[in-house]
Amino acid sequence: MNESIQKIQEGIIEGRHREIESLVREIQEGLIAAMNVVGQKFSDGEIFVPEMMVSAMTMKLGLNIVKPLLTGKAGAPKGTVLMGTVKGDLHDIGKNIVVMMLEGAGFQVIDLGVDIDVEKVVATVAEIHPQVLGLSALLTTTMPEMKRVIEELRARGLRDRVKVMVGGAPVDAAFAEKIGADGYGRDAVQAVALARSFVGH
Ligand code: B12
Repeated sequence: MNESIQKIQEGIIEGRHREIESLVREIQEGLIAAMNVVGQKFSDGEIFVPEMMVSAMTMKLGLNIVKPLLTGKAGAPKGTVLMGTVKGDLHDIGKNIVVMMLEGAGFQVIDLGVDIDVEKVVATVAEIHPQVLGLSALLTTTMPEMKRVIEELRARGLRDRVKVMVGGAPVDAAFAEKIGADGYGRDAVQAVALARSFVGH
């Protein structure tokens, strides 16, 4: 077996949570680096959407293989996180990694998928009362949807009931602050740390 996979398995079995995070981060960084190469090739006009799709599908297959390793911990759920990629945006690889890592950290995750409109997000918050709402956007054109969600939560008197975290390649901490989110996570490890801080574990 590959040495790093074996280390990850041992880490999970023995519950060495600090170590596991850095090991999984390494794998993640490897996957993200590969997708960055794909993104660069796309930007340079060397490949087109179909090729990008094939790479994305390949990455998903890879993620499905590591998923059992990432979600190996048991125990009572730490809290509920509602996740989704905003309206107009179909990118879900990063969101799916965040979902897996949150599940692995013991959260119950309700994943609304991609291209989720504001109404759906807000109605689901009202219905299931998650402690945390995680929104993902990969396009600069869809980032404003995050602001719309927060505004609508406020309008319906739900804003104080849920912590909102945002992420995705074009999003940063300054944007998160500007739109009134409670936090920004650069990667899935930070997403887990944020969710933990929100629920007090
Ligand atoms: C794969 C990909 C696709 C795939 C998506 C498949 C899928 N199922 O996701 C396909 C081919 C469908 C696609 C389509 C398009 N894409 Co595209 N795509 C990419 C690519 C190459 C990789 C994205 C990715 O998966 N990264 C890897 C993951 C792991 O990283 P991540 O998403 O950032 O997630 C991490 C963090 O951001 C964070 N995170 C993510 N979400 C959240 C949420 C929370 C709450 C938190 C805390 C953290 C967090 O944690 C994750 C794990 O570490 C990027 C280039 C790039 N390098 O980013 C372009 C890119 C995002 N796409 C781009 C474009 C333009 C498009 C299209 C418009 C192309 C077209 N002309 O049709 C369409 C739009 C479709 C749509 N409506 O969404 C541009 C966006 C430019 C911009 N400024 O907005 C990029 C940057 C490419 C480029 N260089 O031009 N794309």
